[in-house]
Amino acid sequence: MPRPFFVNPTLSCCGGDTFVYVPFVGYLRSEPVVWGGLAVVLLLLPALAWFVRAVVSTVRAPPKGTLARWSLLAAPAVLAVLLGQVVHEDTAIWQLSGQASHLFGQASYLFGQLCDGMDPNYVMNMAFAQTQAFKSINENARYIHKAGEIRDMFTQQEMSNVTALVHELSKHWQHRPNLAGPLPFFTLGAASYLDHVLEMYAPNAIRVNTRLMARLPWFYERLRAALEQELGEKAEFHSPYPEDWPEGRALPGFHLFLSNSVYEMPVARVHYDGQYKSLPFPEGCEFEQTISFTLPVDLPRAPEGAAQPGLYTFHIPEPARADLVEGETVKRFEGEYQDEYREVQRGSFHRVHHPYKVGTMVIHAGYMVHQISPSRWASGNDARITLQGHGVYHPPSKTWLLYW
Ligand SMILES: O=C(O)CCC(=O)C(=O)O
Ligand SMILES: [Fe+2]
Repeated sequence: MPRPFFVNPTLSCCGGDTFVYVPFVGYLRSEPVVWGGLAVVLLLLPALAWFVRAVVSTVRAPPKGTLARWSLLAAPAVLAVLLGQVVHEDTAIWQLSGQASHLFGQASYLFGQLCDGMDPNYVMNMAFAQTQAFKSINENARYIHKAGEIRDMFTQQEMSNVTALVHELSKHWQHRPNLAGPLPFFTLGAASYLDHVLEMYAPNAIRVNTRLMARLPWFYERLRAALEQELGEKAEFHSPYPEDWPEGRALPGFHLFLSNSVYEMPVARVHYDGQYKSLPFPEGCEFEQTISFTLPVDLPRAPEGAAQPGLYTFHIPEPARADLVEGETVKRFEGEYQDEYREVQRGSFHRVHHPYKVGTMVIHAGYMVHQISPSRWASGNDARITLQGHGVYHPPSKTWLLYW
């Protein structure tokens, strides 16, 4: 739970949004429907307590008289009809306002993510489908079986400088309500998986990526050079629209999560990376050779003894001890899955927790099923800021094209 001390009570960002810190919950986007929802919850709790007390006292001392008895018998039916009106999709109270209905949609999306993230059968199915669909890729791709690290690429001081710049550019953060509802999840820089058409990607890149490159040239150059060295071949920032926008470059950008109790649960999407489908790439690219990389820039300080923020990766065969890097832990789960003949089978998968370290980059093939692991917040001011990028191999030029 994010502790409330020393916290900025409000935060302005994203060219006009305000986020307010709610003690023990964390930051929430300030809008009437969010506060209305919170007020309803706060009012409903005493009403529910009153109702439970009334039921208990009625059961203990049933009322006398015919009318009172009939009323008691009718009460559950009346209550059921009222509740039905509240939740039924045609008459639901959240439909009273388009905004409330939109918020409800976002909340139910998040709840769906949480259910998937905690459901071993869902993860088992994903892991099985991954091993089937990407059989040939699994054989060819680098980093497929594990997440590798490029250690201590940046010092703590360098990462603090980048963190300060990310905060300085807060008016260019983009809140992503489609994924997060009113929760404090943002991006800084154009992201192909969210801005996947030229009309959205290019303006965002022109406005933000150019600023990032102008302010952090040393950072992007170190990143590019380190990837080049790690991959053993040339690496450059991809030019996705060479005709319409010749000077434009796709840069890795930032994911930002501010403190919120919801992020202490596995609400992030269980997925593998297919972002290359969202941007144009030159003829001859080999989409079986992809990489994904994440550089933790600022991390919440998890309380002593609690799991550190990081990444879960899911594997059907138990990962070989020799493939695990320092700090990784493995947990085995059982679940049901549909095999290639659509028969339901039982099987097991392994979840590796890879704790992140500020300044140490994690790199994997992207085709491995993975999920952002929960973050614990020792202070409401903590943030999880990571640089996120991907790469596709282009054999004709023997070059890795880097993008986000
Ligand atoms: O932020 C992270 O730890 C990983 C994010 C991720 O998996 C992605 O952006 O595809
Ligand atoms: Fe991913």
